[in-house]
Parts: sequence; C-alpha cells; structure tokens
Amino acid sequence: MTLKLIVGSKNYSSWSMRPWLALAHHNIPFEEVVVALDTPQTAAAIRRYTPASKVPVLIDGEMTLWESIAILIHLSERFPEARLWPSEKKARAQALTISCEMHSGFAALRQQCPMNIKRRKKRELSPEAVADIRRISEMWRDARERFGQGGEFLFGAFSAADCMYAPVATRIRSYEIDVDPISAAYVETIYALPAFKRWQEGALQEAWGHATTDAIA
Ligand SMILES: N[C@@H](CCC(=O)N[C@@H](CS)C(=O)NCC(=O)O)C(=O)O
Repeated sequence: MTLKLIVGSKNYSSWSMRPWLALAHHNIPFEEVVVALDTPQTAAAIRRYTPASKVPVLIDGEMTLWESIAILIHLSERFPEARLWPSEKKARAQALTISCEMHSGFAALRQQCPMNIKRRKKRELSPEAVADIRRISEMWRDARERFGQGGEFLFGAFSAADCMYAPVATRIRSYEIDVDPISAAYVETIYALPAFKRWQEGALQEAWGHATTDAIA
C-alpha cells in the first residue's frame, strides 16, 4: 500500500521537510499532499488527518503517525534496507541523540529564523539564537570528526540525522549566519543533495506567502 505524506508549504515547513527527504532520498514511493500553511483553512485541512493539527503526517495503511521524529523512526523500521540510522552502534546512538536534541530544542533559532527557503538576507541574531547555532555547529563538527569518514554527511552516509538538520542548513543560508568551515561545508552538502534540490524547487515554485513568517523576513 502506498504511503501518504501530508506536508506543509515547502518554503516554510521545516518539520515536513524531514521525513520527506528520507522518503525522497531512498526513492520510497509515496503520495504527497501539500497543505498551505498560515491560511484560514490550514487547521481544518490538517485536522482531516491528525487531531494534533500539525504536519507532517504519515499515513501507512491503517496507521497514522505525526511528529517528525516518530515518522523517521517508523520509516527506519518499515524500510530497514534504507539504513536510515547508522548501522554502527555508537554512531546510531549519537545520531538518535542529536536528532532528539533537534526535535526538542533550539527554540530561539527556530523562532528568530523560521525556515524560508526563498529568503536571502542577513539577520543579526539574539544571544540565545547565537548559542543555538554554536551548539549545533559543535554537534556537526563532532559527528563529522568522529563518524563522518564514509561520506560528506554527519555520519558519513546520508541518515535520519541529516533529515533532522537539513532545515538548519537552510536557515544558515537564508539568514547568512556565520559558521565554522566544517559547518559551512555541511550546508553545501545539504544543498547539493538531489532530494533536497527537489524540495527546494517545490518551495521556489510555491506562489502562496506566509503572513506571519514573511512579516518578519
Ligand atoms: N513537533 C512537530 C512539529 C510540527 C509543526 O510544528 N508543524 C508546523 C509546520 S512546520 C505546523 O503544522 N503548523 C501548522 C499550524 O500550526 O497551523 C514535529 O516534529 O512534527
């Protein structure tokens, strides 16, 4: 049975991008439903799929999942051959840990620099957002140095941790945030990923605007 993934506007929906990248990168067939965010109809449109009123939502037969990290974990169990998490035990533990740190943290960065792929303009960050970037860069350097030998992603090969951090790469570019050379190279790696390019194309083609995000862009 074909999976169905409900996502928000591609220019803005950072959480939606995460499982979408996992599916797209591994060529797992899925039906995509895009819900425009920040419209009077958004809440009702999403509530057709989940009582949590948030995207992404994955429908897998009789199962409905929401919360990006839960969807990624489900996909890794459903498609073990995709190796969504690193196979090596220590790398996998670290990948899960930093993915959960992303899922539950970095509120200052997320609030001050909402994902807006079309945007390209420098923004001065608050001390809290600077601290978020410092912590994220530290994690990226650590992953690259300890586990990244087999490729250009955080744990070498593309993994769910990259899905979780890809939206941060867009924020670094959109808001022209200065980062160390290893983190800057990682941003380039994300932008060069074919699945990311497909999401980005979708974002650039979207006509609708997001009143709340664009107001502070
Ligand atoms: N913790 C959730 C966050 C989901 C979330 O906040 N999604 C936003 C879009 S990126 C949303 O659905 N917003 C719709 C709304 O608030 O009306 C996850 O990991 O999936």
